Amino acid sequence: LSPEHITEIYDSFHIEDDRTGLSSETLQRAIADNLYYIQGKFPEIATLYDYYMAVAYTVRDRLLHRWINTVKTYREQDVKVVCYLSAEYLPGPHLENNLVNLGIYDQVQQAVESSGLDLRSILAQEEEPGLGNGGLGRLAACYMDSLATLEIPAIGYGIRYEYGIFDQEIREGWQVEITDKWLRLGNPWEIPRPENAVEVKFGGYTEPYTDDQGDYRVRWIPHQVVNGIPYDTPISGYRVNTTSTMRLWKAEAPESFDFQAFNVGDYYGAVDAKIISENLTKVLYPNDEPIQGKQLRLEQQYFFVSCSLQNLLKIHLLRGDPIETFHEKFVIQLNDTHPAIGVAELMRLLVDEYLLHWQKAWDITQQAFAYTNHTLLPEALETWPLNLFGSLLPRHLEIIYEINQRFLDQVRLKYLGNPDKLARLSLIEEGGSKRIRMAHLACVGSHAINGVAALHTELLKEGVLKDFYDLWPHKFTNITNGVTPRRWMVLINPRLTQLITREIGETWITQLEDFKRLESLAEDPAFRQEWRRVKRAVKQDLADYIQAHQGLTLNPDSIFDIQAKRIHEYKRQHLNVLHIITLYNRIKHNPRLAVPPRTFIFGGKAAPGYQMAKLIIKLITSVGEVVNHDPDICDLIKVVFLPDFNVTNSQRIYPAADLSEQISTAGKEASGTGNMKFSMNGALTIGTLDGANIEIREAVEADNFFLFGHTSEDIVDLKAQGYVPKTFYNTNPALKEAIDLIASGYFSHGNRALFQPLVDQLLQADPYCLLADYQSYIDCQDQVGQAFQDQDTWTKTAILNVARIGRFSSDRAIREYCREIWWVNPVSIHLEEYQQAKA
Ligand code: 6GP
Repeated sequence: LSPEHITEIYDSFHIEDDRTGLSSETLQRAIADNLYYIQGKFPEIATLYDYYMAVAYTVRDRLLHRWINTVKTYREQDVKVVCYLSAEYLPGPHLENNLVNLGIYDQVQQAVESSGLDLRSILAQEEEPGLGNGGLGRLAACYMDSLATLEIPAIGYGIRYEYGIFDQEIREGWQVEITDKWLRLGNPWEIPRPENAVEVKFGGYTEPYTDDQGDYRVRWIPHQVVNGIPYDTPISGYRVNTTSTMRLWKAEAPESFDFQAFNVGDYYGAVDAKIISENLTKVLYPNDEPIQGKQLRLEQQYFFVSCSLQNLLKIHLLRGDPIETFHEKFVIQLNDTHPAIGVAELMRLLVDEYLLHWQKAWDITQQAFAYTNHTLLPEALETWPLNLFGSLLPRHLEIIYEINQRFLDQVRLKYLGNPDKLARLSLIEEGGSKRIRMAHLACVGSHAINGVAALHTELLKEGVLKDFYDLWPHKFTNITNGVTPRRWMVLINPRLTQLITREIGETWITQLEDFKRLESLAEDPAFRQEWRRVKRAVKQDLADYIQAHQGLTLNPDSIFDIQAKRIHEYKRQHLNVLHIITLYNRIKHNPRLAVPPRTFIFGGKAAPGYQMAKLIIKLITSVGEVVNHDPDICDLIKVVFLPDFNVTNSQRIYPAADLSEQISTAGKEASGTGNMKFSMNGALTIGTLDGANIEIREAVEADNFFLFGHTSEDIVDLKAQGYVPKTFYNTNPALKEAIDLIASGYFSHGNRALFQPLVDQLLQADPYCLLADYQSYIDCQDQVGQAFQDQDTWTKTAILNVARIGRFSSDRAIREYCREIWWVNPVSIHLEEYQQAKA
């Protein structure tokens, strides 16, 4: 369309008040309208889900209004945009978050109630997008929230998995995985954009040719082409107009391919091809850290990365910018190595498709990319067998060879040939079967490399990425993770939010450092008492939920001692269990023992193929079964396993904790973010010197943190000296008794074989040093028990934890990324005059 034509169309636009107005009357009218015209329902036959959809569409209209203005502004002002590439997102339910961010919770509540409905039950209808496994995916969602709130132009690119992370059920104490059919009833938050489909190639071969300029070029003739269809979800910022885009790609078979096959008579073959293409985005791999080296997984990675980069280049050219300035307008953050293939793909696009010279393309690529590492676990470092890689992405293999050759030439000059150094730095792992090292590709192709907590970054520099650090120290930075206080405080803990806001105002919601103002209130007995009342009410809520869902009665005055995260040996849920059994044994030996009552709550999913993690779940539930019903225990200990830990369920958990368990083996947890959510909601932490625990402890000060265990250096020394877990077992009677009780079949109806693999692992190898940390953990837990008896001091400590947790907002983290890695600035969005919402 010509510019004149566009202006003419704009002038004739009238955006209806019913789609933008924020008053409860307007909202009520809009909800009824959407129920009729979107859902096609009338009250007599409408389900609660229909009402949810009607409310969601009503809110989405308000978002679209802001979203359109955002996109338009970025286009007109040609601003620099952050592109977050992530194979996973865990945004949690959208509706309530959008009500909070738009500031219309009360109005919508009123609108809904005027129609005789209840907002909480409508909100409960939403099926959350479980498009991630854990920490990494949730971090991406917190960052999207902060980017929008800070008015930083941003797009989050990812995969629209048809089935997200499985739903977990517990049957006879075991985890059972149920497919997550989250799209079954429709998703009101996404808008498909089939007109923006892009083609992604796979397989085939390459051939050289000479272009018009006489330059040597390469053409890729693929074996298969898959279409990527973008589905856009608006991501609102808190009380700003900025509304960013989360663009997720779905794989579809290209129509043309089907017809081709149809014409030669192979109709079923064409349908098969269609099914194969669409399998690409069918399901999320449910492995948390050790990634699964399946071909389909590499296909997923390449698919979404290629779609996203093609899309970015298109946006860039549409804005009228020359291809050479791409890196001035976009910065691309690699969320771990899952999208690292992007380095080779951008080179391919620039060199093969846009015909730039290699060096020019390489400068653009290096300046555009930055890489975040999220794990030190060696088994989680992605490498792909060269054969598999080459058959799927033949052109990328050539490009990686070329990158590697030029890179190693540089290294050779610097280290005078040192072959060990070359072998260690190479993008290709030699020996046995060759493999491509994705972390190396990410490091070489990026201008910045960061870890996610201070210790993690140091360990990266000393360990996994040491050779790269020696080569390019200037590329390394630390950006400690953060979480969004909008979802993790305002939304999940309205009681505490209200209490805090009454005292210090509401600036903390976007400047969490303002929590500092609570510091003096920690000394105020009346305030402490109110704080306690809030905590008790929130604990009661969780107790009611557990009563209703599991029929278990909990004592809200007991210590709510919670460990909620993926189940993994390095996170040591079984160390927590050893403490439970130790307490149990003590009470059994001395029924009159004065211990404060405790409720142990666990939540978390195990990767379906990770047998040991599944056995840990069975151990927790089995111990619970015995302990919860043993009359000798007099309800002093309760053990609960909350099934299906996801964003929705986690929101009930964080506010209710007195004690947050952050007990990973030092040096193993890159950062942790649950630790921040618990602390922000007034839990005290028991933890090791690992990940962000270290910085949390520094911030809240040592006296307000329960520290135990070996340091990461101790652990290294321990192992270097030849760690023998049996020594700890043989010399510590309480530890021996706890382990022996598991081994005896006491918790498994006499079945001694059931937990044998777990017991053997602890006694023979204990790779995560539970036995070495056991006594220190028990002593520390005894201090916790003591401290909880003095409720007033405990409350003071909890208030101080909150007062000093401000640094762990994702707003702070995003500001650091902007300043140190992205070099981007905020851009405010004004709603256009004629589209101004009439509140
Ligand atoms: C996780 C880390 O385990 C966790 O410590 C960290 O807080 C989180 O990332 C966010 O940075 N890592 C992953 O989930 C993962 O898949 C490859 O790493």
